[in-house]
Amino acid sequence: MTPRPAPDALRSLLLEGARVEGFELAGIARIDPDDPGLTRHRRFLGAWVARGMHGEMAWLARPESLERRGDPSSSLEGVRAALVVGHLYGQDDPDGVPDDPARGVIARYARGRDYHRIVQRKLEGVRRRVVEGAGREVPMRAYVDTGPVLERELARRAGLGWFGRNTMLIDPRRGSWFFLGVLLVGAEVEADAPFEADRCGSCRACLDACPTGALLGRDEHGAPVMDARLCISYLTIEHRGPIPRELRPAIGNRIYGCDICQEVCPFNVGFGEGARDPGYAARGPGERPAGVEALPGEADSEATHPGTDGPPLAELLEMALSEAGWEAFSRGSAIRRAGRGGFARNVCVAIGNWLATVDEPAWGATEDAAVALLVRALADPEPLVRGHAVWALGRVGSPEARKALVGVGTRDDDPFVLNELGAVASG
Ligand code: B12
Ligand code: SF4
Ligand code: SF4
Repeated sequence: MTPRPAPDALRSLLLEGARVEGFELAGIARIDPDDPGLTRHRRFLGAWVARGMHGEMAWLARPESLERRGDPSSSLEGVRAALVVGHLYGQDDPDGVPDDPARGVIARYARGRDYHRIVQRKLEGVRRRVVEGAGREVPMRAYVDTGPVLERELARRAGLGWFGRNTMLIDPRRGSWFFLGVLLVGAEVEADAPFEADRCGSCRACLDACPTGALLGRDEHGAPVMDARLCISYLTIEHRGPIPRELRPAIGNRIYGCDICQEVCPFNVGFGEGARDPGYAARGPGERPAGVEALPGEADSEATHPGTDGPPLAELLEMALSEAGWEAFSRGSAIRRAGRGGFARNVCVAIGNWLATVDEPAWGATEDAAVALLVRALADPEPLVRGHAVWALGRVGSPEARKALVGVGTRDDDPFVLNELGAVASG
């Protein structure tokens, strides 16, 4: 029988595997099946869900999912440790972004290739290397984001960083522009010391900067609390229905995700541009994410898109009003999660916010083109898109925009669209 690798030998194999696969951060958390710490976090999550702060993220709120998050052994029997890795994705905004309201801001994490694929593959690479090095099977299971795992708490236990007031896990030297990945290990592994300090000190820059008031500060146990229903990231990615009317103006030109509470964090200063996987880089017009192969016949397709590096909102809406455009834009990208209708909804809101800021003398052909696209959006097959186009045209308020809304009430019988129309009419 092959002897079990010693805990410190497994530790070296795991950390070396993480380094070779290109993870910039790595640490090992001990998992004790009777650990009250994880149970406390599970309870926190349960109470958070009970207050409705998860919004419509039902996948997070299912009793089975809540239980599994507090008990990693339900994901891997006999689990004793977790390798937790961080993969940097930080990058600067292009010139003029986010200040130019005519251009859309896509959160940094979603500008390149879908990170789930990249991190998951690398974790599989670590697993292979460990098995080769150990000369025997070691039970392991990889998770990136979508598994029932409290990734940030495991990362804290692996010594990677602390929970900032913005709820992000922050590394004191690297900031928070990194993804997390977890490899559960069904064997004893020498662990790292958990990160116990709270380095936020008296800073509250993220709380002050959040445009929607989603960050509520720390509770009596020191846990940072977010009301996800107010968070732009939730509203533009996870939320499927209409964006609450009162929150639309605060979304500005953030059309997919939001980075504001990280942008203002002093620990991220100087870490915008760094060595990172080329797959995460923003894409130019028409480009696929790095590493995503062309489909047969794709080269002949006329569908195009304006890319993810601060693209003009009007071009984004034009793309999102066509299935072929959306397919070309979203393939291989995390952006696909919003769906075409959800993404077009977000862009309509951002166009409404932009055009509401343009005064008569500055109005030109670009603004006319954006209004024309909103008018086209009134015929979109999804009521979600039509209703947000009505709202955006209402914000513009120009004679053309008002004219376009005349007749919508007789052509469209969807209750949401009619409700939006009523709201515009009542001013
Ligand atoms: C649901 C989810 C969201 C939701 C809710 C976010 C939130 N803050 O809870 C929404 C859609 C809003 C979201 C947004 C984003 N997300 Co997200 N998200 C997740 C997901 C899938 C689950 C997180 C979760 O369970 N949240 C519920 C809260 C209650 O749990 P928690 O955050 O894990 O931890 C809480 C407790 O443990 C507690 N706590 C802390 N200390 C203490 C101490 C004690 C004593 C107790 C009792 C409790 C306690 O406070 C924490 C925060 O409330 C994770 C992946 C995963 N499987 O974990 C990614 C994840 C957290 N997201 C990630 C990212 C990148 C983002 C965005 C930056 C994307 C973007 N640019 O738009 C934003 C950031 C917004 C923000 N400020 O958090 C990364 C974060 C990496 C990092 N460095 O922290 C993760 C880890 C995904 C990944 N694999 O990389 N996300
Ligand atoms: S991601 Fe944006 S909206 Fe969400 S908490 Fe941070 S600043 Fe607020
Ligand atoms: S901005 Fe300040 S309070 Fe917020 S997470 Fe960063 S250091 Fe902490």
